[in-house]
Amino acid sequence: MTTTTLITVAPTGAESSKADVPALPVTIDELVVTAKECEALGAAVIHVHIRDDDARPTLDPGRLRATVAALRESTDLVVQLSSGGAVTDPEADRLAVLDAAPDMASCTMGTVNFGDDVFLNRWEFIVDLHTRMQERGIVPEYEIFDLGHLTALQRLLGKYGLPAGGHVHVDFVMGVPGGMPGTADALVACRQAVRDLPEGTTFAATGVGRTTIPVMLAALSTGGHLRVGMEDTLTYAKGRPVDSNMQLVARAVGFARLAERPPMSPAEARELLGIPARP
Ligand code: KMH
Ligand code: ZN
Repeated sequence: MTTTTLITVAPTGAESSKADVPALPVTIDELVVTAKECEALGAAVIHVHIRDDDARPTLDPGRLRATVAALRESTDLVVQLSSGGAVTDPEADRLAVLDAAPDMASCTMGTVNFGDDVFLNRWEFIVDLHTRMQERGIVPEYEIFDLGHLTALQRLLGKYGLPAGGHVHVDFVMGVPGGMPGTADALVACRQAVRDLPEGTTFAATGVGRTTIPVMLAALSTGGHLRVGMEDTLTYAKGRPVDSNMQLVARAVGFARLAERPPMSPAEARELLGIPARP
């Protein structure tokens, strides 16, 4: 049984507007402050979406590079860029995210309805992302929005081989309207399917919206890791908006400690995920 917990913070996302959610970190400075505070609390990985000068989602290459550099300068966190972007981002821009040379990037394993939108992830696009990450030594986090995405991952690894670093890590993103529900039953079904993936595959889970707590508890009790943050959750409790990403990380750390699986450090996360140690 896993004895520690990998905690990822996803502080921004691409779906909420700064006007609606003033506490959302959208500038590089805001992102760095959030990253430092979340690291101090126990986060080891940061899943990053960036915004432009008007706080709108962007995949601007220069800003992505500057963000990676700023996070590396101020923290030891594993820097994971989103290759998912916003549902409107073209595939070419999503592939170009890798040019910013992050430690990790997300790689979503299939198309999913996403509220009123569609989050499109064609097979050929997934293969491109996976193989380019292999070539560049960028470690993927495979994002799983539905049970069938795990079967797609099995096929991907069977045809194209293991990711950079040789370790497979997946994140179940649960409770998206259009994807799998954020329930313990759905998490257990995914966990069972992980057994068909290479030995040693690890999983984290993310419960969107009000599914955050049931998913967190189910993940901890089945050996999974956690992703929390304002990308996924804007309400802390009924009628109580989230104050900050730190509040969500602190709650996840508290649950992990209660489960006697305290947070792992960024250095331990690198070892687990097959990412070279920082010089
Ligand atoms: N914003 C969603 C459309 C990822 O970061 O890779 C996609 C997403 C997944 O957030
Ligand atoms: Zn994301």
